[in-house]
Amino acid sequence: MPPQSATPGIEARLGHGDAMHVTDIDPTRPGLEIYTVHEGATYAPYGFAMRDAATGEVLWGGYTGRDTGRGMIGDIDPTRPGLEAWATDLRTAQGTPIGTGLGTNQSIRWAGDGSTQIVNGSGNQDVTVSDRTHGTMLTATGTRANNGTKGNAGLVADVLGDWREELLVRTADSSAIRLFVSTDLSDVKLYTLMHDAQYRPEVARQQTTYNQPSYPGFYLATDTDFTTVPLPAADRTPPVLDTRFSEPARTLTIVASDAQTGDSGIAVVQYRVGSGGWQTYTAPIALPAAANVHYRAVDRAGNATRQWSQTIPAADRGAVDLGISVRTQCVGTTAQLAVHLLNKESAKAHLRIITPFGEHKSTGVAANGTVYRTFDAGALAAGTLTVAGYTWVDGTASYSAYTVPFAAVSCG
Ligand SMILES: [Ca+2]
Ligand SMILES: [Ca+2]
Ligand SMILES: [Ca+2]
Ligand SMILES: [Ca+2]
Repeated sequence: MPPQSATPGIEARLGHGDAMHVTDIDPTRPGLEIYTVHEGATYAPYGFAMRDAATGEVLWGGYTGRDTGRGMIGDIDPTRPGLEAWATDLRTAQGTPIGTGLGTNQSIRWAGDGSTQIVNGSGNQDVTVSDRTHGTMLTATGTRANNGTKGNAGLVADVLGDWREELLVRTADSSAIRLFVSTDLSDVKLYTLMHDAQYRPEVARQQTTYNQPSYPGFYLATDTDFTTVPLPAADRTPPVLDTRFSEPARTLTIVASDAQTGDSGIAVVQYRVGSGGWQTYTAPIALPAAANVHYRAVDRAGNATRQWSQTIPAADRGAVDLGISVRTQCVGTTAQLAVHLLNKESAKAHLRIITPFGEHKSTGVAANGTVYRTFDAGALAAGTLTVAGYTWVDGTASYSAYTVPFAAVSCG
């Protein structure tokens, strides 16, 4: 603690902060920086501090000796690289004092050149948007800010149009919300900020805690080097689907995942039983009788899977009781029949699969043993395959054959 503080020479923590701004404030330093203000007055080592976001190390700061509850950052001086930071005074990103700052209520990206503007207006004033370079860029006549002297807009966020932020404020009589869009022309071509993984949750945060600005995870200012701006990963991969038929419950579970790097997640999984209509899958499907089930999924980027099908056999299994699951699927451009057998007898069984694309024999499959076999086909038209099972128990042979339909699939 400095000599003029309440506890000179004592090591003290930063204490309570009341506003925090996290982004790449200083592009000459690697990584992100944090600018915070602190309320501890004579007990706080810094009234404002710039820190390394990865380590929390204080890069520079200033003792104020008073409750410093508000501070802001933004590119309000395009002649100096980096985002300027201000609380009791205005400083460059590296901490050099350069005069006095602007308002600290709320910032907005309104101008087309990438500079930062300030949202003004508290109490019964109209909300305005202004800065030093452009002057007053918007007077939102008949609107009011919220939160008394704090003068917060309802929301400042890039919710539509280009990368600039929109201003959402209430009308003076609180009967409506007005949304203002910047008409300042811009030659900055950038994806909407909601694509940024930091900015998007920041907008959610802005509406659940103090209304402080939202920042992207990269340096965004008048002098941004756009070759360093990360491009959002595009999701071009459809979801992956798998199924599980459980007996004796006779339920079909559809497992969808969209989990590769850049994937957007599952939007919807759908199925239909027989010729019924498509339904949204939410829970395992009860299938008391034989059925043909089609299913598909779409991710949030709109990538759709092919339509898959699975044949569920009747519950009555005959002399040799087998669990039979038949799927049609695509492996690359190759159509495939996938046959899964379960020996439900208490004795060993010989199992045989006969398809239009080949046969397969498994001898001595143990009780509860399984067989999985795929058969490649060119174009796969709808058809049937046969599954046969043989058992020998105490010198008595049993035999059952099942005819199982499969659906067409095109894998072009
Ligand atoms: Ca940096
Ligand atoms: Ca600057
Ligand atoms: Ca916008
Ligand atoms: Ca995907």
